[in-house]
Amino acid sequence: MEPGEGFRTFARFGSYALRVLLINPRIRLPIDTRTTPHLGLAYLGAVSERRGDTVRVFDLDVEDVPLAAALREFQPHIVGITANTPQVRNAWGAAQEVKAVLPHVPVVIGGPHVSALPEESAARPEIDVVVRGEGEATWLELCAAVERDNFEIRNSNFEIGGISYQAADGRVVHNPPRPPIADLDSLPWPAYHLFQMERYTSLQPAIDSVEGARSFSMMTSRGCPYRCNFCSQSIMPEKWRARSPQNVLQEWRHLVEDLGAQEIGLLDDSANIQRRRLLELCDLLIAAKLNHVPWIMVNGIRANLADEQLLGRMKAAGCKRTAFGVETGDPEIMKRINKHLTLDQVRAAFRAARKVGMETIGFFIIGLPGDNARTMEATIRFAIELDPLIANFSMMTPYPGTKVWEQLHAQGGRMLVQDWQDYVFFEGKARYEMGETTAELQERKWKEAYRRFYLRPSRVWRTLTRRETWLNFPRTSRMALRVIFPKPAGDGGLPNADPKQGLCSLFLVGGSPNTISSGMRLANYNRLYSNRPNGL
Ligand code: B12
Ligand code: SF4
Repeated sequence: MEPGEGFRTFARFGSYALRVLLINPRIRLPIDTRTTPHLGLAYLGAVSERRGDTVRVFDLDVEDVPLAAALREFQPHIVGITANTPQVRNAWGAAQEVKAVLPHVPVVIGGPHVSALPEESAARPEIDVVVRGEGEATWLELCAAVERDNFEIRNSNFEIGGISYQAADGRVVHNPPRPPIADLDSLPWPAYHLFQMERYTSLQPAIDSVEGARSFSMMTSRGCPYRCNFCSQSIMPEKWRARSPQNVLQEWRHLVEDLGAQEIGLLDDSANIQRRRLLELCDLLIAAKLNHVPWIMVNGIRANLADEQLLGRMKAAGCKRTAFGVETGDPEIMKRINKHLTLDQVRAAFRAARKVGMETIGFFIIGLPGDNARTMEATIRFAIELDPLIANFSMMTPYPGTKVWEQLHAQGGRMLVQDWQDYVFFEGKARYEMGETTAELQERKWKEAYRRFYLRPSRVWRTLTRRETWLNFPRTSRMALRVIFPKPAGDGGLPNADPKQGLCSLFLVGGSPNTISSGMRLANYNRLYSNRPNGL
């Protein structure tokens, strides 16, 4: 039997198995987003394989063959597509392609965007089911339902938690939420063997010259107990849950010893919520002699929970760089964004990091609600005072589901972008305005921030004397040229780039890192991500 007509069964340990296709849609960014395989899909692939399914991941960022060809060849029984906000249109496009080639194959969509706005995707004809929030358990139940109900997924009497779908009568039904996975140790490790690993870059290719590196990401905890009002984390479960240090160590050993990891990036939202756990993990890494492989806290850790002892132990365990979500240099704005952080706590964390020799990344946001010329100035000065290796200034982008999004709509703010594809912030264009926080001001201060931070004589000197600057020189110059001479928007160039920024990017040690950390701070580093592995 073929997909769409019935389900093909594979006798495997007495259970059925499906052919499962997981898709990461392409995103319209003039940057390289393949710094790490999609961890969400890697987890879904792993739980599917544990179920006995045959899984293929199709990452449109790295694939050469057209999706339609892959669909014809692989003949999946179920397709799962992931979507963050700027990706969602392409996710729908991919779903339409699936339906065009295999009309009866169920298409499931998940990820941050559809978790915030499930109605929108559930109502679309090419989408059968929306999965809200954490996906593994829901995905497994959906696969079981596909087997059971012979692919008639829309007609199933779903009692599956955490999904939204359009019922036969046209209503969009939102089933009750699914509780977050309590025991993260019960999850299998991400299925990296499903990815063409050689096609991904290093974690922070613009700063680290690790050409051809085998870089892997991990998540040692999920969720965040904080609720900063600009952060999309609020879409995901509030409850912070962590894997045990022993469980993390096992995966770490697997990555290093079996997969040859040359660097590891932790993608946790707030990895240091439980200081003791992180200290214990560091001790285990040291005792297991795994500390020779450098690792990076890609996302920001909480500055109020990072002291010299913790940072020192992390450093001894191989952590070479950590990011901190600073956001603003104005104490009032800090309160308003619900960050639960003081400027002095931030200062202390940077001091401690410097003392133990840990590189730092500071994430700052220009254009937070309430920001005006004075407060933005305070942010720029604070960044200069802290002087991290990389300062990343994001242009505030209100994402659906965040408090800022609600505020904006309740208080007469105005989004300046209409298309989900434009919910990115790499080009120095204001995404919204509200009150004193005008577009003109945000754009001016954002440019000023980069110029003033990176073109200081001390910074220029630091850049010129950093080994990586020269190791990365071809890439850095390539990126700077792309910024100085952008191609017109739409053809992969950098739209509306400011030539002055090109100069700054030369002094950015090849750019800023690949992290969003907590929310919106991907901002400008994206412009600096342009390296293509294997000349692709
Ligand atoms: C690593 C990362 C990146 C990497 C992505 C590398 C990659 N290939 O994955 C890089 C640096 C390139 C990146 C870029 C961007 N990112 Co990003 N990123 C992250 C980060 C820190 C970790 C992602 C991750 O691995 N999570 C862990 C896995 C397990 O979770 P997950 O992917 O969400 O998947 C789970 C569920 O969502 C669900 N699920 C997801 N997909 C599917 C599909 C199906 C079928 C099902 C059933 C379930 C399901 O199940 C999964 C398992 O539980 C998150 C923050 C976070 N905590 O997730 C931000 C985050 C996803 N990024 C965000 C943003 C805004 C961006 C950018 C748009 C920023 C920009 N430049 O303007 C760009 C977009 C680029 C792109 N290609 O899409 C926001 C998304 C907000 C939104 N509304 O979409 C987040 C949530 C950060 C935040 N707190 O605001 N990002
Ligand atoms: S910005 Fe960081 S601390 Fe704040 S909610 Fe997001 S992940 Fe948590």
